[in-house]
Amino acid sequence: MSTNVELSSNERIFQARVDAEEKIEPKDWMPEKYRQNLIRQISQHAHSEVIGEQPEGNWITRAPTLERKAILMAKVQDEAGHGLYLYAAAETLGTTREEMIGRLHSGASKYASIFNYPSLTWADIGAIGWLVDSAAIVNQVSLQNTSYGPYARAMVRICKEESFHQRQGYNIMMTLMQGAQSQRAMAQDALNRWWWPSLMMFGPHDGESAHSAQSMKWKIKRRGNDELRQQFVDQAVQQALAIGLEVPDADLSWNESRGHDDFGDIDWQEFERVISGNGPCNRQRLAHHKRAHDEGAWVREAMAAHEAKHRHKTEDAA
Ligand code: FAQ
Repeated sequence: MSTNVELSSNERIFQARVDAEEKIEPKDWMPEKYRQNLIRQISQHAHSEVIGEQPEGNWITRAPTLERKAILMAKVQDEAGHGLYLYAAAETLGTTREEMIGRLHSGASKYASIFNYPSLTWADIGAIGWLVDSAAIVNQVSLQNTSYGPYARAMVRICKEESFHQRQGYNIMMTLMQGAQSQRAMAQDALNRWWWPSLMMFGPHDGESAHSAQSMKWKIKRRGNDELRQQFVDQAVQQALAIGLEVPDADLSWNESRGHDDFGDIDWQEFERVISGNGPCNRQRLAHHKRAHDEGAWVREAMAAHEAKHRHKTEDAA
């Protein structure tokens, strides 16, 4: 029997399992491209969670009250935890943390474009929690049903925590909108700056998306970029209205026949600029990550030495 025949029969069995909504687990046979595509998506997702700590961490020391500070610290810690679950899920596919971080630092691996924008005022912390976490939830709820078991299970836990994050962001915006004129203006300004980058989080239109067709077939992705973006717009527009904010899009209007909001065109040139490394904060974000990584080298070395010592002890006792 030729290897080709064997491979295609493996592939057929694999696709049948995916079609039947069975979870694929780390030791199961999987097409090499499925494995590579998952490593790409999960590691980029992990990098996004970790780099996403930077714009929010920027405001921990300047949060307006002790309570807000404690909440923000807890949220930022959660994002680090999400990175950890996701790196661990990617490691089950045979890559290592070092390889993933290496690809982030070399620019070979992307992270969400949104985190390359600066957090200029306290209202930006509200906008990030409200809009960025909302967008993340809309996307990640669908990923709870992704075909790869470790990724799907990580998503369940992450989604629970993101719901709290979204609430804290919206609560900041709501509080500002009940405040003085200058506070309302600050909230509106934050929405103006974060709205369009939030829509870009869902990626290119389905027709332009390099990975969507295959990822949908393998159920790595469960819903298209445009469908998720539309769901986000529909819900965020109502939330903005409820607290007196104006969405910065002259083309926004309710479309009765579609049952959805119509909205304007995304600036795809800006999107391309940001994902190719030339957004407002790309260099700053990567430089900060590299510095923190270098400064943490001694911790990794100490952990590795401790583990090696423990392994020798266990082997000696056996
Ligand atoms: N930014 O063919 P597609 C969060 C790239 S978590 C940068 O459509 P795909 C939590 C894409 O990688 C936010 N790059 O790609 C938090 C590909 O390039 P490649 C992260 C983007 O994978 C909140 C190329 O464009 N969430 O926010 C972006 O099928 C607050 C072609 O695109 C996830 O990662 C973008 N926006 O669909 C943390 C969710 N869009 O890899 C802190 C999981 C596209 O070939 C504070 N990921 N690209 O070099 C996904 O669902 C998918 O990967 C998409 C993109 C939907 C992001």
